[in-house]
Amino acid sequence: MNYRSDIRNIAIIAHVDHGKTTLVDAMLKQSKVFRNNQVVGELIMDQNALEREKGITIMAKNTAVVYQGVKINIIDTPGHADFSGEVERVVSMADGCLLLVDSIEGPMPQTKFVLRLAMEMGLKPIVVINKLDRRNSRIAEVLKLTEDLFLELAISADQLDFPVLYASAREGTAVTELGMKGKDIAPLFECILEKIPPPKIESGPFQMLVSNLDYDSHNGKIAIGRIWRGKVAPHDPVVSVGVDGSVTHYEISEVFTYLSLKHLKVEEAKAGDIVAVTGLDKVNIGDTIASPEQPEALPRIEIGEPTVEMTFGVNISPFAGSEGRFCTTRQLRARLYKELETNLSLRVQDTDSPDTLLVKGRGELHLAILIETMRREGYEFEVSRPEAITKIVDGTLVEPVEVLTIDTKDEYIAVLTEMLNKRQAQLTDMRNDGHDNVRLVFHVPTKGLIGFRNAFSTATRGESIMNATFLSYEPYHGDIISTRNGVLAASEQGIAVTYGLNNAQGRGFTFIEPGTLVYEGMIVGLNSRPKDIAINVCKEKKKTNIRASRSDIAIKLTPPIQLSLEQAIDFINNDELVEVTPGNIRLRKKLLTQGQRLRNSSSSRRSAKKQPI
Ligand SMILES: Nc1nc2c(ncn2[C@@H]2O[C@H](COP(=O)(O)OP(=O)(O)OP(=O)(O)O)[C@@H](O)[C@H]2O)c(=O)[nH]1
Ligand SMILES: [Mg+2]
Repeated sequence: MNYRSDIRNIAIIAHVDHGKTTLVDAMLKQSKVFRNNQVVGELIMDQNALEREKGITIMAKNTAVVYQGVKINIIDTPGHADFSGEVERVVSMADGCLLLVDSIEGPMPQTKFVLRLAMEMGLKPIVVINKLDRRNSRIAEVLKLTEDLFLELAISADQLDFPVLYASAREGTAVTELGMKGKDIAPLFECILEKIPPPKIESGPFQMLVSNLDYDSHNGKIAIGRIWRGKVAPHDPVVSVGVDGSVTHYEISEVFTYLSLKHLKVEEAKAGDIVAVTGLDKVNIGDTIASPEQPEALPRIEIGEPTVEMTFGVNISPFAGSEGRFCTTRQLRARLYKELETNLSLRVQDTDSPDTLLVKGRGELHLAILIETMRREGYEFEVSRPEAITKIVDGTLVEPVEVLTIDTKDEYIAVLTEMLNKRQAQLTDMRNDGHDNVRLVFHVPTKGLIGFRNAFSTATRGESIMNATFLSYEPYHGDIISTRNGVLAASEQGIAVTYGLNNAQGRGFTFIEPGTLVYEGMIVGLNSRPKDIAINVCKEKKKTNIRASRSDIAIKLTPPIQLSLEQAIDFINNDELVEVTPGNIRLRKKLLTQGQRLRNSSSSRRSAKKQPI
């Protein structure tokens, strides 16, 4: 067996926000890929607009730096549990991983998830305790907890023999011993060169596994992956082996490798490297590209199952078609099926209704990001409340259960525990740091978390953080009855005015400003009682000859609560929808008129069925 001593392939893995992308910044900056006076900013790899806005990584991406003549291919991965599919998609390209752990938060559920994956793939780990610069860091304890995690997850004894570095990704420093003064990130590069095995080269003709796809207008489809065997050059004849074993013949157009943020066109690339090739217009992620001499398929990438589903339907609200560029079922359908090419943990299914598709994902955020992306592309559609995906295993109905970690203050324990009890959560751990900060860990069915985020941030006044990661499927725990109050639904179409909204504010909270166009059945606020009510927010004050009293001249409205897309999805009940257009996010009742809703509720009372939330 040969090795490529001039290359290392590493994946950076961690829980959300533990500093992966910032560490990549530090590696890129140190390797002098930028001109001295070039302003490069932060989170350089988070180039996608939504990534920048939300400050999180959504897609795994490749880059590379050269240190002492060795090319280090770096794969930055997302840490949010909803994008776990991205980690699963790319880890097979690496031989080693940097497991980052925040020096205060310590290992979190997603740290465990990604480490388990890395251990199963046989990656050689380096532990990086990050954010050393933060006050209150508790490094010894965090290291101990990380070691415990390795003891639990390591598959072979040599995986327990991992080096530990201490870093401040933000300051661009890493050290091998605590107490040393950090100067730069070189100790991390040294450690990678020394501890991460160089890629093994199998002998034989060209073979690569496609781990990602990209597109550009000049090159068309770009297939990205690691070469396991042989070499590849422009104009080489190759075949791709599809999921069903079918073989398609192609000619490679161009071959690129990575260097910093660029694709570098090369005359040849060899086994061990991560490359991008063009010319294969029908290739899919998971396919093998190989020499026609020996077209053997590599094992396909395994991706975890989705846990939540919601419907995407063509917009049928009274305002349908007025804002979007793509509004038809055909366009919606084509866009969703296209998404499947790169969004591997997504599933799309046709339903009995031709205008509606069922879309399944790894969590509410996974689906919300897709919705937001499509809305920005000009799509207009309506989505339903997300539901946890249940299934039958060996004759038993099972449902997804998650580990929920909450970092909060002592004062909120009682209220959170009560809220979560109603959602079938079980407290499994509670740790207090002696300074009023507490970490609560619950096991909770996914269905209990839907609609929880808004209630959580209100109850803790935005002062707490929650994280949920899939744990396992468990026998169905029974239905949960919705505890959300009713809504204020507009009773007429028109323009909302201050007077009408002021009346609505007498009943609860409102979601819209005066001047907003509304239609009958559109949700304009939250009632302070359990029942829905219809209310005319377009109603003007009657003009009379008598001078209005002073209070009528200047009604001061409480500012509306403006729900973000994620909050809107989290808010709605089963008989409601979120209408998404490039310009607006509106909430609506499925049945728009009060008459329809009354008829429906009396017929459903007759069938006397409990409504799950
Ligand atoms: N104080 C301090 N903050 C850091 C350090 N490294 C990262 N951060 C901050 O932590 C936050 C998250 O950093 P990211 O690099 O986006 O974290 P990430 O792991 O890539 O997050 P995801 O990709 O969304 O999982 C940012 O506000 C960073 O500035 C560090 O060493 N010290
Ligand atoms: Mg990141």
